Amino acid sequence: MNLSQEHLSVATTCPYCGVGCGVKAVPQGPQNATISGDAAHPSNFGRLCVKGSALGETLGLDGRLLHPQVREGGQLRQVSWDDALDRAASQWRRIVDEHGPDAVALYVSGQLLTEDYYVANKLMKGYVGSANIDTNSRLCMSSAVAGHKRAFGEDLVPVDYADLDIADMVVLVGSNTAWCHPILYQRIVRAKEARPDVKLVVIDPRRTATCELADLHLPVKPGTDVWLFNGLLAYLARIGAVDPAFIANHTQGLPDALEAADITPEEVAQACRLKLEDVLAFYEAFAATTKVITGFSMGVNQSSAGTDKVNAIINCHLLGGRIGKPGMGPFSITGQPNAMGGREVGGLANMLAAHLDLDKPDHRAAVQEFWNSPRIADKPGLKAVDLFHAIESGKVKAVWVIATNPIVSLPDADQVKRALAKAELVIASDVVTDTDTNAFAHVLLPALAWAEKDGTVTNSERRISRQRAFLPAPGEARADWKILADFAQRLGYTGFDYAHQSEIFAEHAALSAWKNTLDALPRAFHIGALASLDRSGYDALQPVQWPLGRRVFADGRFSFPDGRARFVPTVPRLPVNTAGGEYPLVLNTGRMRDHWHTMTRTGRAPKLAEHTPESFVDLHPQDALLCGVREGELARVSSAWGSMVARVKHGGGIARGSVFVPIHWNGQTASDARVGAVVNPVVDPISGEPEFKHTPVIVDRFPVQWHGFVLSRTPLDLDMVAYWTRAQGTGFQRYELAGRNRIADFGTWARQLLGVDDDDADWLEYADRSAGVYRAVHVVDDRIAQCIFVSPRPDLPERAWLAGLFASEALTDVERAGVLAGRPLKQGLDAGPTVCSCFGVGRNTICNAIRDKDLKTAAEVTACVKAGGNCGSCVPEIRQLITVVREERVAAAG
Ligand SMILES: Nc1nc2c(c(=O)[nH]1)N[C@H]1C(S)=C(S)[C@@H](COP(=O)(O)OP(=O)(O)OC[C@H]3O[C@@H](n4cnc5c(=O)[nH]c(N)nc54)[C@H](O)[C@@H]3O)O[C@H]1N2
Ligand SMILES: Nc1nc2c(c(=O)[nH]1)N[C@H]1C(S)=C(S)[C@@H](COP(=O)(O)OP(=O)(O)OC[C@H]3O[C@@H](n4cnc5c(=O)[nH]c(N)nc54)[C@H](O)[C@@H]3O)O[C@H]1N2
Ligand code: SF4
Ligand SMILES: [Mo]
Repeated sequence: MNLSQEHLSVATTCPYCGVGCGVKAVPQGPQNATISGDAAHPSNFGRLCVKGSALGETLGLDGRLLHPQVREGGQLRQVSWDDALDRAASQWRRIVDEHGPDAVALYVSGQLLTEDYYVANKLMKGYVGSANIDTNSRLCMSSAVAGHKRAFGEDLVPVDYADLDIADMVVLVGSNTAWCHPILYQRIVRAKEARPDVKLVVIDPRRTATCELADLHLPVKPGTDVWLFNGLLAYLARIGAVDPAFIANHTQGLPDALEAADITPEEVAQACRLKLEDVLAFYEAFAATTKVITGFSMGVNQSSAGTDKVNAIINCHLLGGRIGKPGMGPFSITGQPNAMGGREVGGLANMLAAHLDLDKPDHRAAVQEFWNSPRIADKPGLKAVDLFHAIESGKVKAVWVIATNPIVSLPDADQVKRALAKAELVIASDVVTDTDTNAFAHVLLPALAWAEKDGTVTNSERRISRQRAFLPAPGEARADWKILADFAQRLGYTGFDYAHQSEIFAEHAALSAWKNTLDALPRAFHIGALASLDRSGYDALQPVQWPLGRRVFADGRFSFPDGRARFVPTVPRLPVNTAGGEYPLVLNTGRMRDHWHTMTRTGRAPKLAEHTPESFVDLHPQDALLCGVREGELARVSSAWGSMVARVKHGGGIARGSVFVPIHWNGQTASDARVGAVVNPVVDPISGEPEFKHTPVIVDRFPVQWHGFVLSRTPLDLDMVAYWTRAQGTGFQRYELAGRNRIADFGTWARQLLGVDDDDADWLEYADRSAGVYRAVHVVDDRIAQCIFVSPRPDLPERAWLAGLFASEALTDVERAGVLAGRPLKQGLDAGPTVCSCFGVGRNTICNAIRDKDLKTAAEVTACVKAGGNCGSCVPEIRQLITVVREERVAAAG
């Protein structure tokens, strides 16, 4: 950003992961802005990962939901806000009157701002009088929440990011930090660069990009983390690596925990399918290091033993007093930008606001008194998976889905479809029109998106930051809190007449201080000092961490009445559904570097589409052989619940017996790649968090007659093809296709698919009928409009150089000939698939530079071709390419 723009720039926060990076946005017209990292923000000091850097590409209004709509006779019709809200509120009220408050529900999201979340929770628990409000954080953080409450008496994360700078050992459990929390990972990388003795241990069944820098990777058998950490607890106790004073003064329950953890390293190695020497190396390093941080995320939480996994980890930290002090502690890394804020307002069905408990009468009375509300929910509401079952069975008749896409993201996702099809009233608030979930909405409400909304979020280190609007509200979109408050007023509830979000924040802050004294209802979550912020103070609010001015647990006092932390006995158990028989493989699901969840936002950014343009099923080559599937071809993944189709890949990081499928693709981006349909709906018995990482499946061939792809400026008629997937390019859509039909006449078929009915169109084609190969290019006004490639095998030309042709104003004769030949006729034009999304550097460019200039380190590659020089997320891949080129050389020489 240059100096002249500085005064126009707005300081806000990235809307993606829980790192919560500060962003500076400089508006460039109504739908555009320049995005950069905020150097003054203490969570990222100016750095952004590739998703954050590409935020500017997601701001356009294409596909945005801009007006309220209601469904009539199956069709959506635009209506006024009054009509939409009147209709929603009158049906809601009728259902509550006829069937009681538990017949309605809200299903919300960790992507709401704290103010939105606060209002939603207040509405349901204090006014409707039901705790039937759950959130997608149930799918994400609920095991960590439950584990914290069991161990600490309150949901508290006792680590700050700065602790990563001084820790001597970082253990990452079930966390692909390099891809999912890139700026935190870079912080670990820098600590390790500065102090090479810092140890990094990664515990993950897959060898992920996060393992690249690890001193030790423990590829645990899926689902066995409790054995591993129980073994660590037993080992530490056996060798006396304990802090007796801390245990005596600040904890209780150690004997029972030790009894449950009675296991030797040899037994651990066997149960976790690890090498004994690796298990011992981990245990010895942990015992020898005081400043240890154990970071964990979905490989821990999303398990039928998720809460026990969390407590097994915390037990090990309590044993040596490795908590509450600089550079150490168990560190739940939150997923969504406001996962933590949602916990502060008590957005889960079994929580109350401001860290108060739903199951305690004095807590309920306190909240009701503060709200001055007509009622207060007095029993837990339905947790996400149960909620959608209750909708299908007709017990819950109305649901309002806000800022989440459950038909894609819940397990047994076809069940969710059935549930929404059955509901009497489905309201959905979203920022885009076409999502799998919105297709079932009766009332569709347009919300403000990131660039337009204004409020606060709390990140993984409990830091509250302002999100500030920097673009005008488009169409009739409104803030989520405002929509909820207007709805509440239509139901006749007072207590929702907020004029501005700052008033909601002040109320939330005041509630955190309400009765928050040692002799009443003490909680560490206390931001009472912010309750006096007026609007201008709120607008100027700088990032602030709670507890204000002190470290969590620094005094060794935990939130139970006796001040002691609890060791929790964790008896190891296998996942509820284990592989075998009809379903011999275990399905693991997770994230890709450049996509966010169901892609409603990252899917618009060409910069982000290139790294992984298509879904895949990654498995071990020997398992592929047994399943009869081949790399590059298509496979169906099926479970007892459902199935999906994706391309077979051997990424090299998957052990035998497992398959990995990314979570992002859905009904809008692929014909049949919604992995949620396959995932089993088993949940952790305590937290209710689904077992997303462990579903028994079978993989088999998805036979097709032909493979192909199309790059097109205009959308295709996809009903004609059995398999399709779509990705956004710069100025075009990229479609990967495959079909079961035998194509008799390629030309006619291709023109129909591409919607070219003009006989005089500038259409060039090449067909080799006997080989089943076909290529065509459609030129309009000298520019490439579309191109199509078909072959019986998936060995099609590289897409990257073809994509480049869409930028050119006039296609040259050489380029036309190149398209038909299926390769660039000029040397050196094919950059290959993108590796570095920030600078758009392709694989071939990087490999050529490594070869030609004999580059040996990622830093040399960066110096030469820029790749890796911005966010650094592709550095692991660059290192791999260096190895690949070296191996090529060795092979060529030998
Ligand atoms: N690029 C990107 N970043 C994101 C997101 C995104 O969509 N895209 N989403 C955000 C959100 S909401 C979240 S919750 C976080 C999630 O962040 P992560 O938890 O890091 O991401 P995942 O890929 O879901 O899963 C992490 C790892 O758990 C491993 N795992 C599976 N089973 C086991 C097991 O039994 N034991 C252990 N130890 N590991 C296991 C998987 O192999 C996987 O590598 O990411 C956040 N950041
Ligand atoms: N198989 C499998 N499934 C998983 C997981 C897994 O690891 N494996 N992980 C789970 C986890 S951890 C998570 S967090 C979930 C995430 O899953 P979802 O929450 O379903 O995913 P998103 O795509 O983030 O959905 C957000 C929706 O809200 C809309 N939106 C964005 N901003 C706003 C806003 O300000 N207001 C409103 N009203 N709408 C907005 C978006 O357009 C989008 O439709 O997925 C879960 N599902
Ligand atoms: S790490 Fe990336 S996605 Fe996460 S908050 Fe920072 S810039 Fe956004
Ligand atoms: Mo998440």
